[in-house]
Amino acid sequence: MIERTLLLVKPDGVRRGLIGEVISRLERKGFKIVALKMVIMNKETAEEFYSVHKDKPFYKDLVEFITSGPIVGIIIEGDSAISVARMIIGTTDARKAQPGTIRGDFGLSIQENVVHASDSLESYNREYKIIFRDDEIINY
Ligand code: FUP
Repeated sequence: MIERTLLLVKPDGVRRGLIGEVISRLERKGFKIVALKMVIMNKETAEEFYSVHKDKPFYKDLVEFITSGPIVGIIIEGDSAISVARMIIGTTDARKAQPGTIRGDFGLSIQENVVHASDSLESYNREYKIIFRDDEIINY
């Protein structure tokens, strides 16, 4: 099924010059990029984005990290985009992520894990709206 999903290149990924690498892997896999944007999340936006984690011990650090520099929002479109993007990024803890995945190849931390990708359709529908307006997504 053709789906869309949201990815973020997180502040560590941007600082380390990995924007192109992330976009390139998504394009080479066959996904269509339908929206792209660089932003700096403010605290309120970050708290909303990660609201499912608000009771977790790492929440405060996570909000601090994600607001620590620019991020790049990417919406891709393609067959099974949500689950395939999750495979491409690898598991949350980059130390344990499979080589060949973005986190497995470029990360060594559970917090600074280079990228985010929505984990379900519900998450996508909630998350993309925090970063993009509907008229910033291109239908082509
Ligand atoms: P993921 O969907 O793979 O991004 O992972 P989660 O939604 O479980 O976690 C969101 C973010 O919280 C992770 F990207 C990194 C951070 N996190 C921690 O810092 N410590 C943890 O123990 C778990 C997650």
